[in-house]
Amino acid sequence: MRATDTIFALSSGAPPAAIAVMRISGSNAFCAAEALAGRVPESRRASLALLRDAAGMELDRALVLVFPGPNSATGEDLVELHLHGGRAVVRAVSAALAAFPGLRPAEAGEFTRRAFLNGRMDLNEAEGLADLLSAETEWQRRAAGAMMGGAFSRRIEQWRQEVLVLSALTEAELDFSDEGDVETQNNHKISEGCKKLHDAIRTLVEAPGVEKLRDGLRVVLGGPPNSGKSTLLNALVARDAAIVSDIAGTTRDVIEVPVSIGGMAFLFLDTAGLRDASDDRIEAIGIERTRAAMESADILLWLGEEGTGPDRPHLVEIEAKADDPAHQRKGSRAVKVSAKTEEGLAELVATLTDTAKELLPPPDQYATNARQRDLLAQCVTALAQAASAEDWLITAEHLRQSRLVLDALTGRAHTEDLLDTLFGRFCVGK
Ligand SMILES: Nc1nc2c(ncn2[C@@H]2O[C@H](COP(=O)(O)OP(=O)(O)OP(=O)(O)O)[C@@H](O)[C@H]2O)c(=O)[nH]1
Ligand SMILES: [Mg+2]
Repeated sequence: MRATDTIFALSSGAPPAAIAVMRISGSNAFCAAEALAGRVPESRRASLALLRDAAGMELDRALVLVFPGPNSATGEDLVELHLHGGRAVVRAVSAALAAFPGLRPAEAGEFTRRAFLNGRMDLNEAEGLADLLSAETEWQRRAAGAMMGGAFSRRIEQWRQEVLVLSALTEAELDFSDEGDVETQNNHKISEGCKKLHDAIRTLVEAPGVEKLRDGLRVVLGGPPNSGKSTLLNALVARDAAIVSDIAGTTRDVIEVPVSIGGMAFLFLDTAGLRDASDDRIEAIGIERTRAAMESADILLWLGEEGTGPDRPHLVEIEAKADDPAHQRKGSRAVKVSAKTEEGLAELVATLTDTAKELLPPPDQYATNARQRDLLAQCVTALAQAASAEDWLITAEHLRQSRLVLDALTGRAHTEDLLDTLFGRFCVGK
């Protein structure tokens, strides 16, 4: 793989489709367009052209768009061919391009990698783009859009500038202290500045991450056998995902059902009923899994006797089977539901979405991923050390460290491994 090759790939979805978009990027892109279309059309304007291969055989009548670098998506000369989206058309045009000297099929994420290397986007924006392409819910789309739009990167750049100012002040102190140990007001300015920055970044590190948005909030249904967990799960996800029966111990394994409610992703988990099952090995294993699932829950819907569930936040007491006169009563805090008549179901869903809004990164806040949080946490540590150091030399060094991690965050400082991992997440053509 060479970064100077001209690359091409189908950038639209799998054919057949109405239109297939083939992208070509690199120094030979315009030559390839000229060879296929007979001319290089006017920049940034859609032009209709008859495409032919090297032997003069007609391939397709297509729209051709050319974007001269460096003001293109990849930062290189870029061509888009909007073809008729049939499999044979795409295959024939791909073959004609592959036959062209200096052209080769792109690898996964290679267009975006070039955009990054050419300074068209930074790492956070590239990660936002990857998230946007895989977004399935409204909240995922909004968070990814904010990340891709560069709002987060601008905030990082602002913090980086603040660190630079603090570093400059520290350097001045260093010079000054050579000439005699005179306290200046800079002293206060530096430690206050470090603390302020430290607090701002720590708030972001502690805020909910993007993973919850992506994987869905885990809502676990727990309680004794026959309490109505599986029936309630089926009602919540509006399909018969779990087997229901009046035999206690029907559910033996954890059943996971992903759903989107109110634009947010949830993962519902039905579990084996909790009871003493020492004489049934398989049920005992199921109950172990129930306990693990309950521990991993973001929200626990508790169908057991009131107050007997684990002591944890976001436990919702459920008074199930409300339509059954003989059902187990609970206090006024409980959500009263009947999976049979659907009484109380809307209220339960509202409780879930309200809790989700507390647990998920709000649309107006940055949803950071593990890489970003890890680096931000390192920055927080470095700033705390910078603020508390007794020696200007040490403060200067910790400030330098915090700037380096902010550089790593945007990709100003990056490693090839990191790029391989990130851009490997993309599909071919992106
Ligand atoms: N009347 C009424 N019966 C219900 C309701 N929900 C569940 N049941 C009945 O209660 C019995 C047990 O329901 P399940 O959903 O299988 O209970 P479970 O908690 O999943 O039980 P295990 O899988 O054994 O742990 C079944 O006979 C259901 O038809 C309800 O809302 N109203
Ligand atoms: Mg069940």
